[in-house]
Amino acid sequence: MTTPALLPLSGRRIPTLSPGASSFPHHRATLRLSEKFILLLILSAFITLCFGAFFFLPDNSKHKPVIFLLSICFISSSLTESEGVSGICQGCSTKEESLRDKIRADHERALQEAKEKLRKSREELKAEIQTEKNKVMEDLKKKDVGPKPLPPVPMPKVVGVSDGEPPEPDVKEKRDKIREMMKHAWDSYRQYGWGHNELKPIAKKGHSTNIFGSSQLGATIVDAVDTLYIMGLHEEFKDGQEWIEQNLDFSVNAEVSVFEVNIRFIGGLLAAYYLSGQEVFKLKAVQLAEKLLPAFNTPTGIPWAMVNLKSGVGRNWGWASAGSSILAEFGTLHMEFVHLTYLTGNPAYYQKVMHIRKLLAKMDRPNGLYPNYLNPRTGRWGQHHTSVGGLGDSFYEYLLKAWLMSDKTDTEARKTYDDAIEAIERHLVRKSNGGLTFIGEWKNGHLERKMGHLACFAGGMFALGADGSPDDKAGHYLQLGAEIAHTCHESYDRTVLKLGPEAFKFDSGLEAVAVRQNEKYYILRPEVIETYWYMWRFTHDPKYRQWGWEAVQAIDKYCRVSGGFSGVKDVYSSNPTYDDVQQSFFLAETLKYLYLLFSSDDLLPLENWVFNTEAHPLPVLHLGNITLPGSEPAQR
Ligand code: DMJ
Repeated sequence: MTTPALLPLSGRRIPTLSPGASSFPHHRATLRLSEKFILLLILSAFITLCFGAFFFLPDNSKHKPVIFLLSICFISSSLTESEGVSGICQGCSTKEESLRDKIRADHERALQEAKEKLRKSREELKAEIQTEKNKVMEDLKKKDVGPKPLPPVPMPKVVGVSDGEPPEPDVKEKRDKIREMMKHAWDSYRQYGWGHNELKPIAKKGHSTNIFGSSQLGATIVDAVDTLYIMGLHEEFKDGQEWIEQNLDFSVNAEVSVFEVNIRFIGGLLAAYYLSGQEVFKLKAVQLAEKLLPAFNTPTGIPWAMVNLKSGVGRNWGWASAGSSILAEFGTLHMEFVHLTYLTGNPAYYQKVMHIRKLLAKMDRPNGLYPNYLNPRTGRWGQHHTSVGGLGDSFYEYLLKAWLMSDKTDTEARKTYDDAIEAIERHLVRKSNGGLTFIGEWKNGHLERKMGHLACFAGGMFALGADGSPDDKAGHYLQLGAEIAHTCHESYDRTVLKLGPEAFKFDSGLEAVAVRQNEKYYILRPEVIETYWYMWRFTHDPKYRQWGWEAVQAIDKYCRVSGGFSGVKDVYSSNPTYDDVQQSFFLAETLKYLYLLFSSDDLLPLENWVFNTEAHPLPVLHLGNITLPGSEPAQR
């Protein structure tokens, strides 16, 4: 800003002292050479002072006085020119007059505008200010998040985006019911929570949690659009797309969870792009991904759990062991990041996730297990807790899915998955006295005989990984998947509401039931239904559809309210209270998996699609002889 402010001053011509043009008519003719000289001297001193002020006064916050001083200089100088010294020049009277007229006119216009403003009501003024603000915001948006051209890359083979209508009328009827539930969840959010992250279906207003920061990022819209597309809810999909186009803005001062934003937003946007082919989803995914990259600026390259989208400052959750990052969070980026490199040609995404993989490969693992906590400053493990439920779950899932998504060429990922699962089976998987197979939690060398709802997804994962498992153990893993599905179904069946608790025990004569009050809730989670769906796809055993239908009925009976769907606080109570939250994953995952369970297999076949951990389908990358930027041939 210094240069432009300076130019009018430095560029100002030092007026020639000459009689006959001054605004001081009495003295004009009588100015002697010495007086002219003194006047010139004073003027030069004044200009020098202005320069001095500009160059030598300190910067930034102290700019105001400088600008003030400069303005005085500028105004005085103009005045001097218009009313005084310049007037001394010969033949300048017309110019002087027109300048004076201009100043007067400007003055009057400003006065007039001020008067008009004063006549306006408070509301009118507010509205005007708002319009101005909106205009500025729009301009900023255009500058900041305007579509950047991306390199043209071949669209991966997108197959099976068909209707998937089942041939059996009774199955079709069930699928229609699930579609209707999706419509109720969406319409309610549309009516009461539009633009907010989630919905409070009882209070009938918007809801958010700290994972999305303080901003309204429309998490439900982004998480749900691909489900709308798959279900053929075209109007609703268009509505969601329009909101994303016009309102989804990541230049906000919000501290968000890198993991949650990746799986729900980037995953959701990429899936919507691949399914619909609409460029806007790809552009938004890339814009957001750029905002997540500063989270990787740690001494080890293991990302922070949270990042501020505006400042790029990252940090970890206060509750995590010794300032650690969480395995399931930094280990659940691979699928989306590989797609980002594929779509943008920017190697950074691929390199970041491969760096994490390499770092983990070098580390010692207690009992061959991956602890849930890793300190991003020191590169050391935190507490030696291992879980296939919360804090660990999707790390294992993404190892398997990295292999599947690479068209089974990423054998390093497959090997890492196989080794991890082998250790988990050895230390964490047990059979209860009643014959139920469960996955416990490993805590410092001790197995806690408790399984979380979140861990129920592993049934589907074991089945998905069966084909390609070492030593031809496909049958074993399919069986393990079936056993986990059975146990998790029992956890639902042993409640009053026929909905599963958050965690259940296999201890002191208890089997698949929650003990503590704060583990009896059901928050519309998908994991059990997800496992039913995978098991259905691999076995076509009708019991999985039957179990899925039980869940549909229970959700519709106990979680449906006039303003959407709500979680319940106690699945063992016949009169449960609501938690008043419609989670975005209910639309992204729970209803999508249910819909797929009652569709034919040609809708999103598993040979061509890999679902991210939030149920967003991403196509298998049949790269052939294309090399991902940043990848070395040896790694593929
Ligand atoms: C989802 O956001 C994802 O599935 C995640 O991996 C863990 N679980 C929640 C829903 O329960």
